Amino acid sequence: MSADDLIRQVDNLGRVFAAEIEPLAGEQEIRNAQARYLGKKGTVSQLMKQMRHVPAAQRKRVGSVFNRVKSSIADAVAAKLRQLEEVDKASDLARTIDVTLPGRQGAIGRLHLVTQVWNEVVEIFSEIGFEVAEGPQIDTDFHCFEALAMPKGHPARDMQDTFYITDDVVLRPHTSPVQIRTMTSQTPPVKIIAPGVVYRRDDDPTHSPMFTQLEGLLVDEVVGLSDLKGVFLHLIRRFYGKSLEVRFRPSYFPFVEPGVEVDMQCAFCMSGNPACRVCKGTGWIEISGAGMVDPDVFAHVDYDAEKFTGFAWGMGLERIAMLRHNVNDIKHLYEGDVRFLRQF
Ligand code: 2NM
Repeated sequence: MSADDLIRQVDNLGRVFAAEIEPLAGEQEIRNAQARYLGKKGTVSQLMKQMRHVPAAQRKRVGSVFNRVKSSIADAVAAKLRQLEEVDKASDLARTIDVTLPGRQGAIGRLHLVTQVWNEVVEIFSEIGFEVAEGPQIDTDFHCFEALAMPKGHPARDMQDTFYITDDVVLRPHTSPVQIRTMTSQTPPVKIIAPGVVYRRDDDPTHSPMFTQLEGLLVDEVVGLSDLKGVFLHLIRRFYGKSLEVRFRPSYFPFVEPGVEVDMQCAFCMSGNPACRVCKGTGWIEISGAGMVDPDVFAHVDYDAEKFTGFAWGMGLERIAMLRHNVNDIKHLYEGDVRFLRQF
């Protein structure tokens, strides 16, 4: 075959290709057509084999025609694909955007149940003059135990099942170190609440290894348990919106003397109904531990125990939230299941 014959044939292939893809409307069809011409066994490649019959002096001229035709085929494919994409885009737009439709409301999240209770309880205490104090979640043995009248080896340390990081650094098992830090840095009167996350090696339907406490402390010149009772009456009456009673039962916490357990009247049956699942027929629900701050604690923060007295308490916010909404497993609060969360 002569050089000119070959050139004519290649040029012709180029024109035939252009005509062939013109009506195609699918990406795969276009790519298939490209493969039929430019692929290893494609018509252009087959024709290229004829190059060996072309006299050496003519090969450059013929080769450049091959190159031109190959790139014109590649360009035609690219242009065709671009054109397809434009058409798709335009029809997508025409199909999906109706600017006359009203907007769709996005899903709005909300505060977690424990956060809601946290905010509400903080608000209720602030009404009677308590200020929020905060401190680190990782704290020293001194702030978490030593200053709370629990020296190393004290049996009451086991009550908290603490996570130790080193011998002297722990994940705080209560927020009491916040009270210690506050008393170390300011003189009485002190009137604070310390809401915060705490950690204990505890895990069952009513305990989680990470939970939320709200502790409180009031120190002044003439402070007694009757004042503590007034504080709790305010809390539960505001929290439940009705007149509920409070009672103290003697109990033990190493950093207070005396120590009490605080019960509130059952807000569900109000009366100790034997069938009440919340108070188990007793009429009372335990909501907090509390007591008068032990003079030993005051000694650690350089407060004059002859001049000042104070009460402190600690309550679990998950427990308060669970009681209010009749949740029977603390894990529901942390699983993040929207079917649960949406209810609050
Ligand atoms: C409780 C129960 C009783 C308490 C005591 C103190 C401090 F630091 F002032 F001594 N803070 N919190 C306390 C007392 C906490 O939780 C059940």
